Formats: sequence, C-alpha cells, structure tokens
Amino acid sequence: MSKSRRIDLVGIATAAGASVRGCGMGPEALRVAGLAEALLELEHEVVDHGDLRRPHPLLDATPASQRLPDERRRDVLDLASRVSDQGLAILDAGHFPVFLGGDHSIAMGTVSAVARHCTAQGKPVFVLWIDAHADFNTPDTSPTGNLHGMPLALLCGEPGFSDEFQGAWLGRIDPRQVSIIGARSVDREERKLLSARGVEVLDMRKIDESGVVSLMRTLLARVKAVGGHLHVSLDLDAMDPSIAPGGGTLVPGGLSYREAHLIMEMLHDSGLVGSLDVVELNPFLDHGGTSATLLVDLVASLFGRTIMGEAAGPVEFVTED
Ligand code: 6HN
Ligand code: MN
Ligand code: MN
Ligand code: MN
Repeated sequence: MSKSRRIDLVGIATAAGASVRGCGMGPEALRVAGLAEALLELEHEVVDHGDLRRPHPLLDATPASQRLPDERRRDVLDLASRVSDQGLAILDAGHFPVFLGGDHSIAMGTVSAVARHCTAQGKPVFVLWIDAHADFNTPDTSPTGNLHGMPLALLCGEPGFSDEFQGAWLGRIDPRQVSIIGARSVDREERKLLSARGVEVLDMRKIDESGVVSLMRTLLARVKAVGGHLHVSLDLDAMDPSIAPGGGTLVPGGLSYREAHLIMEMLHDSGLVGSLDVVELNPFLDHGGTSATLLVDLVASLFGRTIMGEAAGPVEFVTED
C-alpha cells in the first residue's frame, strides 16, 4: 500500500501555446478516462478544481489556429499567472497538485508555482521533463513561434523573452537541475542552449544504451542527496506514437509502454515527487481514448499502482561511479 496523499487536480483547458487545436479538451478526456477514480482506488484523497480557461468571443471568422500570435501569447500568459497562483496555494497547503493540460506552455505557470513554493522553504527544485522535445527554445531560436516549445527556457531565465513574460507569477529554476528524458527532436539552436546551460538530456539513444533503470537511479540519487522537490512534467509525445497517437507533435522512436511505466514506478518508489503536469493530450487526434487511458495508467503508476498490488521493496539508490 502506498502512502495516501491529498491530490489536487487543476485542469488548464488551452491550446494557445500550440499550433494544432484540440489539446484544450485534454483535461476532460483525462477525467473521462478515469483519472480521479484510479487515484481514489489507490486510496488517495482527490479534489478536482475544474478547469482554468480563457474563453474567446470569436467575433470574426478567423480560425483559432490562425489567430494572431499576440492574442495567443496573451492567453498563455494570462493562464500562466493564474496557474502559478493556484498551484502555489495548493503546494502551500501541503497538497500534491496534478496539472492537466492543455499544451505544454502551461508549465510556465505550473513550474513557477513549484519554484515559488520551494524558494520560500529553501528547498531545491529539480525538474524531470519527459518529452520527445526539449521545449528550450526562446522567441529568438524558435523555428515555429509556438510557446509550448519554450517553457523551460523561460523558467531557466534565458534572455530573449519580452517584459510581458516577467510577472511576479514567474518562478525560476536552475537549468543544471533540469533533466529531459525521452528526447529525440531538438532544434539546432536549442541544442546549443541546452549544452551551454548544463541541462541534462537523457535522449532516446541513452535510454537504448543504458536503460531507464540506471539513468533514473542516478537522477533520483541526486535529488535525494539534497532533499530536493522533484517536479515531473509528462508530455504525451514522450511515448512512442504507436501507443500514444493523440498528440499534435508526434515523433517516432519514443518510450515503450514498459519504459514509461518503469519511469513512473521508480518515481513513485523514490517518494521525491511533489507535483506533476500531464500535457499535450489532444482528444481530437486520439484513437478512441487510447492515449488518454495510457496517461491515466501512467499517473496511477506514479501514485503507487503496482502489478501485484503491493508496495515495491525499499528503494536502493545506487550511484554510478
Ligand atoms: N511540445 N521544438 C518545436 C518547437 O516548435 O519549438 C516543437 C515543440 C513541441 C512542444 O511538444 O510540448
Ligand atoms: Mn512542500
Ligand atoms: Mn513538451
Ligand atoms: Mn513534446
């Protein structure tokens, strides 16, 4: 039996950071796929705060996907500040926030909440970014201009973001305490920034060669050694498109079903995770709920579901040298 937690669900029903529409319906699809029920079954307490959204009057015939970039940017930032404040309140109350996206730009707000909460407590923040992409572009390096490709760069304090992005809601993280796992599509300029700032990129080749277990043990040992808070940001497209078809930016060669679950199981056993994003699910592109169900099952693994219904043995942290 895993330790019971109070889990607060916050939906952020938006696709403003993406160029493909539909992931604004993500929170509702995760509910329909049984997210709360899975957590209750594991004997956690669950509170669902409903969805934050930014409705549009749609006064003209312009499709939302062709809306002006500044309008989309205003939406992203409006939501980011509200998510940051709501997330901070949940963390300060001692609860575990699970943020349901929405596209990955929501992490500007979710990770800010974690950074603000932990800074006040003097607790180091570590981020595990599970994603096919690195989401470390800036407005200057981005090949698309889409804000869901930029949250990590903003949070790590990269220059190139206008003053609009610099509200009191914004929290900062240390790029050397960010690990990206599952990466296989990184833009040219983005690569240079990642190496210059010391972000750890556990790309698919590294997973192929070393396996999830050894990479995760090393990472968890680092967080544990300094009593850190680990925030997990789970992008649907980290998983292989064959098991997770419901995303707008799919890339072949992703995590297998068991690799993804093993990551979640090890995260659970570590006891180090204190907040979670589940993002980029696009129910319009999903195949009959396949991807939504996968995400619910992965979240259940993170919250203690095991194959045999029993707690795993004590965690051993093995450093690799
Ligand atoms: N995501 N690197 C590409 C870009 O537009 O910057 C893709 C970003 C995808 C973002 O999937 O969260
Ligand atoms: Mn705390
Ligand atoms: Mn992403
Ligand atoms: Mn991605």
